[in-house]
Amino acid sequence: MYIAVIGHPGSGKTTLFQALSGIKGDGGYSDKTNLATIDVPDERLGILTKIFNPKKTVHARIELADTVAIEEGNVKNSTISAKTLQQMRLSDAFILTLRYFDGATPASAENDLHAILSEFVLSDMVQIETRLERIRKQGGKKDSAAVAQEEALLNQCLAQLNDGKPLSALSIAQQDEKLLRGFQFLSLKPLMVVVNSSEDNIAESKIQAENLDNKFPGYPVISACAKLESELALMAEDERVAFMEEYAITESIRGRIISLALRTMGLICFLTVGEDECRAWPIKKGMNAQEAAGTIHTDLSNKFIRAETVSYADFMKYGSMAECKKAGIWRLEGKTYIVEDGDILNIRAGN
Ligand SMILES: Nc1nc2c(ncn2[C@@H]2O[C@H](COP(=O)(O)OP(=O)(O)OP(=O)(O)O)[C@@H](O)[C@H]2O)c(=O)[nH]1
Ligand SMILES: [Mg+2]
Repeated sequence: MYIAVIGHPGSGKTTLFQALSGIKGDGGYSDKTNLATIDVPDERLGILTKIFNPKKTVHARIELADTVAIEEGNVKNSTISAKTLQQMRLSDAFILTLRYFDGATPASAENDLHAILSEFVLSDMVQIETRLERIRKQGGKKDSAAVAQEEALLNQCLAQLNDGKPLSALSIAQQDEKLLRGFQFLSLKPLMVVVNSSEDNIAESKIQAENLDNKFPGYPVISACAKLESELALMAEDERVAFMEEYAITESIRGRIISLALRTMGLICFLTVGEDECRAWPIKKGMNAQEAAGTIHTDLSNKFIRAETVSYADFMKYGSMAECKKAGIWRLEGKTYIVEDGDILNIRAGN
């Protein structure tokens, strides 16, 4: 999973990248991109590790990239560097930073968000029009049924974009999703917003985040002070604890931002436990037990028999698998069982 931090110039992309990764990045200018692999914090995994004392604990991971700034017109006119555009197209989701410090107002933050979303809509329009033009030029030379299907789909997308709406808000038939994926449309990608506020403006920025969350459905919004969070992330552990005490900071919101990014992508985690390893496995929400087993190993999917299943909450309530069995909440689920976030699974498979 690859997530790009995007936003207007000076909106705090590099600062947020540092806050989330704990890595000091350079400016993230031009073609120098900051990249980091980060563990998805999961309290449940920490608790299970204490119980099972495994040789290793493996968190779900995401790749985070700090990209260069988006300026008005540079995506739709392709004046943004080809490398940045490519990075954006390859990413699975976006975290967008909105400047809410140094004189920014609710109106300016809203305009900034609107401007970037419009940029994506316009960029996708240009891409579709170019493709439709090419299809028209080719005339009837190509496989006509497939081309007609593509043309119809692209026209449907174009109508949506012409209404100023993102492709993510269009309901697309499953067989068409695959076709669209190849285009890597920007307005189709999951996007979450961080209202990046100054230290003395946190309460107000929370209200602003709620307003934007209501006004821009489909894009979850959270407020944070990236500067403060990045200072915290770059501190040594003991220094951080002392700092948080001194300023009465109860929790870093790093974990909340990363979890929200996962949810924005429609991902949940199931868990596996044991003496060797406790691990969180990210999967698409709605996956069944057989598909989930396949993320561990294709063999487990091909030779799937049953998934021993207990929810994390039940496991914590009863304290052990044996007690869960006694209470009758330990279950054997079949291939089609839809896995839920926090399910502790043990896959039974044939030889
Ligand atoms: N007060 C305040 N200042 C911030 C915050 N986040 C970033 N800044 C400041 O804003 C300036 C720009 O931050 P960067 O993180 O470099 O912004 P950027 O989006 O990466 O900038 P470019 O890569 O140049 O587009 C720096 O001086 C930061 O210290 C914040 O949460 N609060
Ligand atoms: Mg930067």
